[in-house]
Amino acid sequence: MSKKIFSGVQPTGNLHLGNYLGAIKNFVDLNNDIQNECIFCVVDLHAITVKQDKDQLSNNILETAATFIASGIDPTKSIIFNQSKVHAHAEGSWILSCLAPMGWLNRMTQFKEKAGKDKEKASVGLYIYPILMASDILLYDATHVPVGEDQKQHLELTRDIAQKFNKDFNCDDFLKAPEPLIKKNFARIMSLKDGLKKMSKSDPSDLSRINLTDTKDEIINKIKKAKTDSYPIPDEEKKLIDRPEAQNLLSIYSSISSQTLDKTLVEFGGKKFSEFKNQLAEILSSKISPISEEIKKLINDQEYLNKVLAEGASKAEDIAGKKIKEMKKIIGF
Ligand code: AQP
Repeated sequence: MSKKIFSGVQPTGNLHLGNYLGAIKNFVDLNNDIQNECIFCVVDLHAITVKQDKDQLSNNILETAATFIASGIDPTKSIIFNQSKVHAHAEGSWILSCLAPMGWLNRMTQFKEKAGKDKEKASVGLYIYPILMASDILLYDATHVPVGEDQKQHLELTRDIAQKFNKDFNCDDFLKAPEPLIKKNFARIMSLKDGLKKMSKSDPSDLSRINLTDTKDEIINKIKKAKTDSYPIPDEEKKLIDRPEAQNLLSIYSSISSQTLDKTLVEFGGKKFSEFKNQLAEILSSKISPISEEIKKLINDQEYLNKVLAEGASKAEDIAGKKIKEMKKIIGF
């Protein structure tokens, strides 16, 4: 069955293995299925929900587009663009924010995690981030949204908002409730330093993540220093309970080698972490280094990247522009 795919990544620098295994690797598989129509967005409007440096932001937009292409997304098949170039995203977000109840947003755990104790100082944009995300997805009638598990709650909110719009304006099925596409088991890659914390771009420790621009030596060094425990590797998944760092490294190995965790446990059960880490570093650098080299090459060809983004924005504008026009008509503008 053909799918309409929409997903986005924030251009906030330090794209990492979690972004790759949780999201971008799926984007590539979906792009490779000729039946799918895919739209991959560099969500720069989302990025400014926290303060960004002007020059870094524009570099990060190009680097995120370069990462999509270097990972295997073909810009002649899929639409790649940056969100701020298509007005409908912000306009749709305003319309939807006028119908989404505060109570729904108050339940969003990502805001609580990101705003932390300083909730009063967090931007209003960070609070209504999930509504902009709903606008992004609903403007393209996306049927499926590939995301990491951390975005599941926002996807559920998107579905609720779509249904409320259709009900409030009596326009059955005008906004399509999308399905999340989340890879079971490998949907949340954790920090290399703390197996209970998500691998994240904003973690102050660079050793906590594998960046998609890391060199082979950096990858080897980071895996060597990754936190583990003093027990050998178990041969069954249930024995990984209360061993978050072991679970994380074994999940990373499974995901990057596209095999089940069970198979990885059969392969390494009873062995020492030192032996496992050598193989993990080996496979990671064999998969990530070519992407890293390609990103570095593409980033030097800004003319090409700008052309890809401009062509993508023009195609996205055609789709989203029509939808927002219909949306405005429905609400009486
Ligand atoms: N650790 C992760 N494991 C699996 N998937 C992840 N994603 C992010 N971190 C992990 C998925 O990557 C996609 C793009 O994420 P994003 O850049 O738009 O936003 P984010 O989730 O806020 O990323 P970070 O790294 O956590 O950034 P900071 O540190 O700035 O908050 C999404 O599909 C996400 O699920």
